[in-house]
Amino acid sequence: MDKKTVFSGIQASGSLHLGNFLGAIRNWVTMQNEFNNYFCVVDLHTITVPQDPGTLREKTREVAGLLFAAGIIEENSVVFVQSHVKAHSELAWILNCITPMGWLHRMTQFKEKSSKQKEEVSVGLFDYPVLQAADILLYDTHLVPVGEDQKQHVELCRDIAQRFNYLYGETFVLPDAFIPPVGGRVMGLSNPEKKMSKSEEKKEDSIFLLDTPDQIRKKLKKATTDSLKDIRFDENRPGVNNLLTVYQLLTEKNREEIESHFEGKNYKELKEELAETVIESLRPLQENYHELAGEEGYLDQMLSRGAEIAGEKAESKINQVWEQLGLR
Ligand code: ATP
Ligand code: LTN
Repeated sequence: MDKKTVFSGIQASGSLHLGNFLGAIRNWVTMQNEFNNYFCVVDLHTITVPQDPGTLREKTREVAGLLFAAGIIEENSVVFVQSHVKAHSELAWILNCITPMGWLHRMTQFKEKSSKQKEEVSVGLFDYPVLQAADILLYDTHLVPVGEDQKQHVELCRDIAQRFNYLYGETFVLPDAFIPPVGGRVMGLSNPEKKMSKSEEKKEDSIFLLDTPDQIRKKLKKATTDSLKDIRFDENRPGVNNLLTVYQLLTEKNREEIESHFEGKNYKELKEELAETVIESLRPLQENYHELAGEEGYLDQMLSRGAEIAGEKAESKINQVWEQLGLR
């Protein structure tokens, strides 16, 4: 039987963190055998907020390298950079023309991100979910594995696809989001009321995948907890709950086991044990990354292969769209 298709994207807006890994990348790696996969470094999404060109170039490569280091393999998955496949921008324009403004006004991520920027907000940031819909729809995607924050965008994509199919005839597959039952929303260390985020200015809020053991220990030591003592999963205690959830995701123990393991221990002990767990979990990925970064030409070769394979698929879809619309 033909495998179903998975598509997901990740921005080059900064350094990858534990939220990206536990909410998204780790699932991409474990699911990849069952599907045909496209993983895209979405540099065109990244420029919806101002970026320094040199840093963008560097981060795009770092993100792609980390995907391979985490275990994405070319036998199952195509990794490519969004701007290398021009059909993404072409389809985004077309979808713009059938997407009601009202649908975009409802997007909570835009509301959050634009409130930080005030009058500097770009049209691109507003239009961001339409470009994301183009990404997904070009590949006849069935499943979109993402963190919780992206659920609304995938639902919007589905609505856009349905509208296009209704207006111009069956063209797009309707995708579903896949959100992990645990780990879909890893919270910040200093502010556990907000999700851990690449573009967060306070760097001690996130554990980055390439952080050194000392950095990890220091950040966890300073992580916000509360004035209570017992170590339990409790959503009303966001700091401790988040630390325990990360521990759960990395050790794959169940919640009862974890609570009894930490019974009678204090926050300092929890943080120290978690730090060692994080360090050990990231070690293989970091070693792979440094090895791969030392192999000259490897990444360029993988990305140009990726763009070629993705480009072929995307090209055939955009041609079909042009036909349906009467543009050819
Ligand atoms: P930015 O801060 O620039 O918006 P980001 O950290 O949110 O970046 P993205 O590149 O937008 O990261 O997201 C890549 C993937 O990681 C997405 O599937 C997203 O849902 C997931 N993700 C991001 N942050 C978290 C988090 N804190 N917990 C779980 N998943 C997350
Ligand atoms: N908006 C997503 C990144 C993204 C994406 C996609 C995810 C762009 N295109 C297509 C899934 C499918 C984010 O900010 N995490």
